Amino acid sequence: PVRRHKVVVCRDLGPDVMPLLRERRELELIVWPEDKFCDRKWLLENIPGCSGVLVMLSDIVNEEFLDTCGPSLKVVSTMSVGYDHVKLPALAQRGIKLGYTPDVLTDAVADLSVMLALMASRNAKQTLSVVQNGEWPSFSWAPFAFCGRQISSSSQKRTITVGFLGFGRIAKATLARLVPFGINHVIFLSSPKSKRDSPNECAEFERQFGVKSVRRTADLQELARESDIVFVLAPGGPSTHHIIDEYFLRAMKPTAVLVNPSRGTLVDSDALAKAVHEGWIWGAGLDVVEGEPNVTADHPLVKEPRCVVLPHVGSATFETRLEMASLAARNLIAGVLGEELEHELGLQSYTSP
Ligand code: 8YV
Repeated sequence: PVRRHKVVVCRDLGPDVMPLLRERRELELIVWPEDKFCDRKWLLENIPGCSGVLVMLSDIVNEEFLDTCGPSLKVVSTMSVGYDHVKLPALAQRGIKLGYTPDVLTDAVADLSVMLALMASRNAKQTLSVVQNGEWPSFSWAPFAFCGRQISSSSQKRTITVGFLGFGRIAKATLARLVPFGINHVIFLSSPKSKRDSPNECAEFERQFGVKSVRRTADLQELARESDIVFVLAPGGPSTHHIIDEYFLRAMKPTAVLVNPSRGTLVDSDALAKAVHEGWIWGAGLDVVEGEPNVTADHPLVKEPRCVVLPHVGSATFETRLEMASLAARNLIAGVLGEELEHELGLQSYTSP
């Protein structure tokens, strides 16, 4: 008889992906049966003795979770590129693998990043509401009505600097999409340079993207001061908590926009609402907000006409979610069977005290 491994899947992954799991006779599958957040109580009741678990970013994987699973647990597979919901040192100490889903969502999130930059700079929220509220008929062609800020310059007469907080896969894909807009300067702040980084990395980026200058800075204030758009594309977690604070926002240009498609925790929401309200910056495009999904119409950022707030839909295309779900399922199966994961997050640096 085939040895069966218990696996818990915290969401139904749909008719195209569930068969990948169901057809594996080695797996004893337990699936959260509802189409909403996986209930913690249900989860803790079902994970004891499991070999693998597939989670979403709303399922917190901490010591309690891991201890409840017990020593049989070999792999946690998250259907996300982010892993701030997973306590990495706790996994590393127990020798548990973490599978995640990078690359497959890069295009979708980069598309949405550009969309947010355009929506925020071109007053999409206000102008949509003009039509929605039936106010268009009274429009008088006042020359500067509805005007926003332009983020393109094909004439090259204007200098446009795009800033990136974090310069990984999604940031680079976003930059590639913006180059045809006539962006000529790039400034980025990224985690400290490692030995693997090329000493000529900036010159290489200039060639790769065809822009006049690319500069790395370690100074948040400089990033804030120089950028016409700041894209926040860095991981969440304690090390980046409120990295965009009042001090940063006060240093930005009054014509600049802030775009955050990564994690809400990086931005101090109160400071941002004040910054937009008082005109320290032009506007903001947010796909994530601290405390989500408990963000409602009375939230200061949602109330702000120049803040576009979307409900964390960066990777939400059928094409991308399908790839994420099937990669997460494949990572789960590989981990349970003791095979190499397609995408495993290296946890070596978390094993030392
Ligand atoms: C969501 C994301 O996780 O991958 C991430 O880290 O934030 C998003 O892609 C995803 O949509 C939920 O599965």
